[in-house]
Amino acid sequence: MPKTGILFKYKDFLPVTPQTPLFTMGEGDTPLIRCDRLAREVGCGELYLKFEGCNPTGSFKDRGMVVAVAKALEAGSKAIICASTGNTSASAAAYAAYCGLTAIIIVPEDKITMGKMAQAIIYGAKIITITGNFDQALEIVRTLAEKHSITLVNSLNPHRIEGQKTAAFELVEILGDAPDYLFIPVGNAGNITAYWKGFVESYQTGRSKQKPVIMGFQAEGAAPIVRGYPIAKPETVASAIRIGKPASWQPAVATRDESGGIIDLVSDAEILAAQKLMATRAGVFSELASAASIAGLLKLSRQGMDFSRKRTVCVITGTGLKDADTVLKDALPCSALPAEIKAVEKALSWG
Ligand code: AN7
Repeated sequence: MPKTGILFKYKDFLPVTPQTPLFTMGEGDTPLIRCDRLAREVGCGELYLKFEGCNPTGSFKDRGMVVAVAKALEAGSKAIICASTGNTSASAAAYAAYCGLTAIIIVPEDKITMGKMAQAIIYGAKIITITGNFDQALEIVRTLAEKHSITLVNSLNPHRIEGQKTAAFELVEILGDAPDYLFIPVGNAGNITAYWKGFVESYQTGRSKQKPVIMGFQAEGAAPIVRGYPIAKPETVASAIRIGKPASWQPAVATRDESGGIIDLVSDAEILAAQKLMATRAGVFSELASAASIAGLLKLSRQGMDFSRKRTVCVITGTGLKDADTVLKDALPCSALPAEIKAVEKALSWG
């Protein structure tokens, strides 16, 4: 039996039966990176990044997808379907390919990054793009999954949440307890719900002595939970969390209240700055949506909240490599030099 893979490692805590096929593409067990340089800049005592970009398809979605797909196979399903801002579709397409299922994905036109689209294409998913946004795509797949015999693998599927809660288990194992604070980006609100479930279970089974305060962050133009009403036309550079009507709205609010935390918003400018800060101070290239967690920590720290004696984890939900174009687009144009030592020294101001 492999020791890795969340179906193997955490089967006693997951909806695994003797009939559930157990397999892994290597999801979970992602790096927890202690970042002292970044910690000093954000005024934090002990800061860690949980880098979920190291999952097989580059985001945390794989943790939930492996469970959802295993349960779909157990139920005899031949196809899975999801709406997506890009990462769920990449993950669904990969796990479907691995298991020989058909994946149907419905995505908003022009609003998912090139890397994520390339993944869905190369894994062989059936891709439908709509002129609407994620919320409209989710409405469509909900109806389709009711009308046709196909398994919905958005986080409305409870097996997704079960799989994703294992990230909280890993934090408790590695740190020896839950952290004081957990910062996390919020889109459809499945992940914040899953982490809380994982921390509550860890606490109830005596594996942790405390539960963290959960700090969720939405993007300013897509912050329905913060504002208290759905956003019909959500907008943000962080396309992964461009969501106006989160499916797990209520559980996210319950997480906030039970943990004594907040759900707040950060601007696009703050998200972009946080992505860059994380890259240049911690060597972690996160996608924009993920940088909302660091942006949130910075915002509260600047507002005077004191994290200097606290152990804080920021969840970095996905890799920035799927959206390298955004970085390159703003890079300074650099023209090639002749292949000569002198020219290179001059360019480096050494000559
Ligand atoms: C990198 O792929 O909704 O609050 O369709 O890709 O659990 O939705 C992605 C969401 C954060 C928000 N960070 O998580 C999708 C999708 C990244 C993400 C979120 C997403 P949820």
